[in-house]
Amino acid sequence: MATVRSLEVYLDLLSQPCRAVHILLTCNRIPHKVQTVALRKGENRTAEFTKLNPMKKVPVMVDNSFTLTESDAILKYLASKYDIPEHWYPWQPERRARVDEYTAWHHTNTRPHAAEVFILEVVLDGALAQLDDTLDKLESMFLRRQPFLCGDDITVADLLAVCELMQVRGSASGRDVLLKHPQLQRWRSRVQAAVGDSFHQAHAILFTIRDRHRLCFSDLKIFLFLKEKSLNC
Ligand SMILES: N[C@@H](CCC(=O)N[C@@H](CS)C(=O)NCC(=O)O)C(=O)O
Repeated sequence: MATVRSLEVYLDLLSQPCRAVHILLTCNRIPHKVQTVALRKGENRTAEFTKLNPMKKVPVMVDNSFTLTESDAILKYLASKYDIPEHWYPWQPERRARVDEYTAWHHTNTRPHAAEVFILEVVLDGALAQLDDTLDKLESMFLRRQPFLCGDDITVADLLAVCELMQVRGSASGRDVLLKHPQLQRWRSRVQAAVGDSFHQAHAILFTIRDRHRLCFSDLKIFLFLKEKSLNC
């Protein structure tokens, strides 16, 4: 009598390595059961899951009684164990070595660097939303019926606020956080007019450093482009 295999995978499809495992399983129609582990709900930190993977990470695979963690190991195990086209993880040593070469490199390059950008973008989105909320309050509370933050005349409060809101323009993006806030833009112009050239004197160094970095970056891109061209010749 043939033995019935039971293959279970513990996944959260918001996770990149989990999606890779899921795709391999589904596109090769390997019979399996998905146990969802919602990372955002902390389901990877329960005692039950920790028993399965003391590292508290997904993906995890349980094939009969064989438990395996690490997407790389899981993908290669599935490709070797199950009857799927050989191209997924070739048997021929040189072709297999090419796959191993990439996957070894992947975990210290593509993965951390792409994931970092994702995390920073999420953090940045959150920070921008919070700042927008603060800018709304500056407009609706402090500038509601007056030209400056604390009345009809400029005060030190305006200096503190304007310098803070100019700071982001000194970043590589040069982002103007007041773009969607015309009331604050008009206030900034009033502050600039009230302090005259001191405004530019104080901010010049911020923009010089920003532009120097931008220049370095574009020089570097040109250099890399030329290098690549000369290598290809
Ligand atoms: N090297 C592991 C990494 C697994 C991993 O980092 N999983 C993340 C989701 S993408 C995780 O479970 N994070 C939960 C945590 O660290 O608390 C693999 O490729 O399987």
